[in-house]
Amino acid sequence: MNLEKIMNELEKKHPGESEYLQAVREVLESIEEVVNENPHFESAGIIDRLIEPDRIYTFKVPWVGDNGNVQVNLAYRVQYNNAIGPYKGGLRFHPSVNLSILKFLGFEQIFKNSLTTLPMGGAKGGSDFDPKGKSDGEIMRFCQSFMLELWKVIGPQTDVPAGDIGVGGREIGYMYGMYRKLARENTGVLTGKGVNWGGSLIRPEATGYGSVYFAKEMLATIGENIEGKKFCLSGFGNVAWGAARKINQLGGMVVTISGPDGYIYDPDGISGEKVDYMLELRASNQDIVKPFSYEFPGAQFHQGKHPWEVPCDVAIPCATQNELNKEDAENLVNNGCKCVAEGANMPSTPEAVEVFLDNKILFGPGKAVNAGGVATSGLEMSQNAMKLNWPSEEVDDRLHHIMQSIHEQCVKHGKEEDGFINYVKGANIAGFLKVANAMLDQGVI
Ligand code: NDP
Ligand code: 2IT
Repeated sequence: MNLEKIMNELEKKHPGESEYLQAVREVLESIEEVVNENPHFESAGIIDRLIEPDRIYTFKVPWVGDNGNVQVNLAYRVQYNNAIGPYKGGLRFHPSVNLSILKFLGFEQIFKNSLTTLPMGGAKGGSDFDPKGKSDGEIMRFCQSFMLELWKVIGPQTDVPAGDIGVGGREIGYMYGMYRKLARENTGVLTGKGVNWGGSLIRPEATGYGSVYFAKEMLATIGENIEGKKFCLSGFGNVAWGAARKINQLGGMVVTISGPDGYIYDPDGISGEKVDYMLELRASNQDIVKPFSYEFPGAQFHQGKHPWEVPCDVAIPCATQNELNKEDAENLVNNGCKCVAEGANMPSTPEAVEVFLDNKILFGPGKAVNAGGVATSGLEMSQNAMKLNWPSEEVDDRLHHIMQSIHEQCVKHGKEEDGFINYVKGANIAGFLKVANAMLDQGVI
């Protein structure tokens, strides 16, 4: 496999799609050796077929604001690969959404979903709609108009979307309502549904819980555990909330959360009602974390800064892509951080990942660490198919086992001669092999 040639051609075909090119390069670097050892992958064109999505739907979403003005947003669904199961992946509503970001997320989703042990292919979608400052009515009208187009290309056996940044239980509800009306059926076509209408218990918590279960497994490889450890988190959304809950349950202490405006440092720890308040803050659609420091005066707000300058044992970035740079990584390492587990998708820049790997600290990439979210979406699909609900203990138990299994796969494929576990390599190789072999089995289609 000639990596540079593949990347040069891809750059020419998709100029400026930096996040997409970044994600493809990272995976190809990890799997290069395995591909070279297995010439049948190359002769079957597996890499060329894997790096381009199967198809991309683009559509406009017109909707009417509270002031009567007509607004138009752009929306997409990227169906990437369905060799091992129906397309599956979240929907993101954020003004930064473009094809590069959705293609990177869809590409990552292929390997993440493969790692979960469940039969799910990779996809991603969303819109440049900005939920900030929108009323409930505006969110509803946007979601309904979005689904008027999207419903034509999704289905419980075809493509099953879920939430991501800017899409939580409320948005899934409005979209599901419209789908149900159009399709005239109550099927599990979206995951992350409310528990009274087909949703799975633990799905809201699953990404954060799973990230902490994964960090627990990572720490165990160096004889450590969660109890008594200091955690720096970024973000204050769904993933950060779930992670904060589980860290507190397991006896750790969360000292930071963050927003686009800066970070909160709370030396007393973010637990109890402070974790509940994160939900309120997120639902307020304000886009800022500063109000946390008015509500809890012990908490300090640091404007325009990243939380990674605060000393901690474990860092879990839970906000967005490329939010942790080289300088942040150096700060973490110099302050004694032992473990970085990516709750978000690709939050560390390639230079930051290099710092972690060069210093041989535990570093878990998003596609392994945050796979508990989509895994529990898979469990929601199973429950919908069986038309029953599992109790929360059962879902949590299955989630815990899945995260342990993902960790085992990373160790199997990522353990180096000196015993260091390269989780980036491990996750990429394990995720890739399952999909590549499925594609080989099924011929060139
Ligand atoms: P939420 O919308 O609930 O929260 C996102 C958080 O990230 C908010 O605090 C948000 O602040 C912040 N954020 C978003 N964009 C930016 C930006 N450009 N700069 C700084 N901060 C930003 O989303 P989730 O918690 O669901 O998602 C967080 C991350 O986890 C994403 O990378 C997502 O892809 C990933 N993920 C989510 C899963 C899920 O099941 N929800 C599953 C696996 C991964 P604000 O909105 O105020 O900008
Ligand atoms: O990035 C992700 O894995 C998600 N946003 C969750 C996807 C899903 O289908 O549950």
